[in-house]
Amino acid sequence: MALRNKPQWELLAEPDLSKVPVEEKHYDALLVGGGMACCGAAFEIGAWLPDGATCALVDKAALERSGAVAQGLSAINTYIGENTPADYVRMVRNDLMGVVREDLIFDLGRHVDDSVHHFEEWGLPIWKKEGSEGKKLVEGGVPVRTGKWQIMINGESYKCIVAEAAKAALETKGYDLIERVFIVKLLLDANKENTIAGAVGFNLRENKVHVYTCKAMLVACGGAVNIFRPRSTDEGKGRAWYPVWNAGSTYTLCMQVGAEMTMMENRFTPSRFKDGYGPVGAWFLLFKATVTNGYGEHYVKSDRAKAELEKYAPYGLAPVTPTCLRNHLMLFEMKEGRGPIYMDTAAALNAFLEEKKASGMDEKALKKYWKELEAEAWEDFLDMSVGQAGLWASMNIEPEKVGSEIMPTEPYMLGSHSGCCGIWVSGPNEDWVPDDYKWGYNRMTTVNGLFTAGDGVGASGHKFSSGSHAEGRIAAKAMARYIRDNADFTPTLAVSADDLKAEIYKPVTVYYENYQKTTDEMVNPNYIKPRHMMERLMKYTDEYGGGWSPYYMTNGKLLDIVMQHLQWLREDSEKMAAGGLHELLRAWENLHRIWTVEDHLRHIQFREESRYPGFYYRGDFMQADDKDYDAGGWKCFVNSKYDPKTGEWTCMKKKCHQIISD
Ligand code: SFD
Ligand code: AMP
Repeated sequence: MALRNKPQWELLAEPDLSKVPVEEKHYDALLVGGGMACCGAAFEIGAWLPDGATCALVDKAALERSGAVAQGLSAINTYIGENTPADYVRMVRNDLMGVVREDLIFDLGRHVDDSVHHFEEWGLPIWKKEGSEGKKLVEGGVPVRTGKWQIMINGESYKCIVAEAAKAALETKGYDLIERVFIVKLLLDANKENTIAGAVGFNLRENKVHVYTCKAMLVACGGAVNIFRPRSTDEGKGRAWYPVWNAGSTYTLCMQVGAEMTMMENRFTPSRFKDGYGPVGAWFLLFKATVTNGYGEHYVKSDRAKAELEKYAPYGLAPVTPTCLRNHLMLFEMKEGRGPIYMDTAAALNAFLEEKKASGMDEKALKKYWKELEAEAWEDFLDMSVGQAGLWASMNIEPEKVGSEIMPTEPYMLGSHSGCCGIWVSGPNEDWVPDDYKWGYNRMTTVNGLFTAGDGVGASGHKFSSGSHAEGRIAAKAMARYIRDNADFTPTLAVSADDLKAEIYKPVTVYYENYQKTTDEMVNPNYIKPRHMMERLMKYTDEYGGGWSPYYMTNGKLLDIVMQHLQWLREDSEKMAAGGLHELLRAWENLHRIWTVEDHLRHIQFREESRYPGFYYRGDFMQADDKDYDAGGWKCFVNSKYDPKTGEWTCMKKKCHQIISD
């Protein structure tokens, strides 16, 4: 039997699972994922593992272009430089409306720049200010800052550069790089309570199942995309802002073995250039552009905007308005009928020209300057969001003449960008860290031996690409110590390899048992195709869970309905059918999405307030209740835990400590 990778129309022989080999391997350290965090871990871990230890990195795609940075980036959004880690904590705390893990953020802030210095060493071009061109950051080169924390790069090949260093580090130590294997589930140890023992996945290029055992594991498979209905329709659905291939695996894999989750109610609903999802940061910060409503009014400065922000004090009144509240103001204008919202690119670019003219620049120099400015504007898209550049070109957009619409997108779940959902992990084992924030190994989840980083770590957003890499390194170091401390642990699986194979290939079996029963293989009373399953999921989450179509609004009643639908979806997912390896991947991605979004909505249901207006609203609790945990308020974490033994989910409040002064 050879499962095809493409959709099929010719009749096929019955598949024979006995012909699907199972490869079993043991590693001391297993890195699941190949994005910024796992590349950081791969780079770091060899320095700390004992000699002779074994390690492998498993990525569902090819390391060189996998994950969120696949298309490249035009900025590194976390570089501390002349700022302090304490100030970084203050910025993140305010942007995420007060509820964050300050130990994790501070810890990241003191390490992140080292990763950026390595990127530059490996060949990533970082823009420098006039007068310090040619000097590296470590030699005193002054970066072009977009905002206080961000620096500009020529980053189309960012991921290739970072992956090359990770590959070289793995190779030097004789560790394995395994590409195009999708990890489906994690496995707990048969003998040792609450301890990770391995993972199982399947090969995306040949019929093969892979079972790995390990002493410790880092899971960093990015965030979750395509869990809510995208604004694009049909063929455009393949386009999203965050990477379409990150399907919530990080959260689902860890949640299913009992890892405690935190702040899963938080989502990121980015405002982006409409339809192309182009980034806005460089326009706001580097080009100093402003937004207007449909009538050309700078609504952000209006009295009504001020009144809205006052409702969400103290965060709303901070010098930099939090990301969710910037969305809130935009939605407010749109709902009151003053849309669309425009990025005033024309005013921004022309203001630069006027400034140069006023400084006495001659005509020739002005022309040259203009060309450079125009190139920078296009490059911002070309480096990280090529589709937006294509859209501008196809719509004859000349940014110096007309503004472009921006729009809040569909919600995404992630823990490294301007969102903070994720897994509850131990902080550094240091005396300034509160006791309830640490349990021995930095970035270890509540499951022994299971670590996470990047989008996986909850309550600590604004790490971005550089911070995710640095956090992967932090986790790898702690993981190596765990492996040394548990040298005599031999992982034992409770399930047989053949049972795991049958479980993973079940959608294939369902397909081949039924596909000849209808004339069109897409429609069959005995199964559902992954594509249809995803569309059902998106309809429910969008309409009831606060997607874009009801302006991100939900409430307790709507959540009850979506919860019921999700239970049915999980039941029906037993009947997902995959006619090829690609569809098998889609089937399992769907499962990961369903679990992730269910936990998300459970958290929203539990938190009876609207902490992130502009990302989502609870219509029945429109205010943020900023009273502390001890006073019965919601200025606290919401954590959840799925019990793998009983199948029960619980949600709980957890105290949020302020460590850094205001
Ligand atoms: O403009 C499995 N990000 C930005 N960061 C910046 O520093 N500057 C920017 O300019 C940024 N912007 C931005 C960003 C991302 C995207 C998509 C856009 C724009 C359009 C954020 C960073 O990219 C992000 O913070 C990090 O990449 C997060 O790192 P990490 O390691 O947590 O996730 P990943 O890199 O996406 O990697 C995930 C990996 O997991 C693999 N994988 N492997 C095996 N089995 C499974 N089941 C798996 N599921 C997933 C993936 O293949 C991948 O290797 S801007 O908006 O601000
Ligand atoms: P974005 O392109 O929206 O992902 O933003 C890139 C970076 O710029 C992130 O660090 C954002 O927090 C920051 N940013 C974007 N827009 C603004 C804004 N209007 N004010 C302050 N920071 C912003």
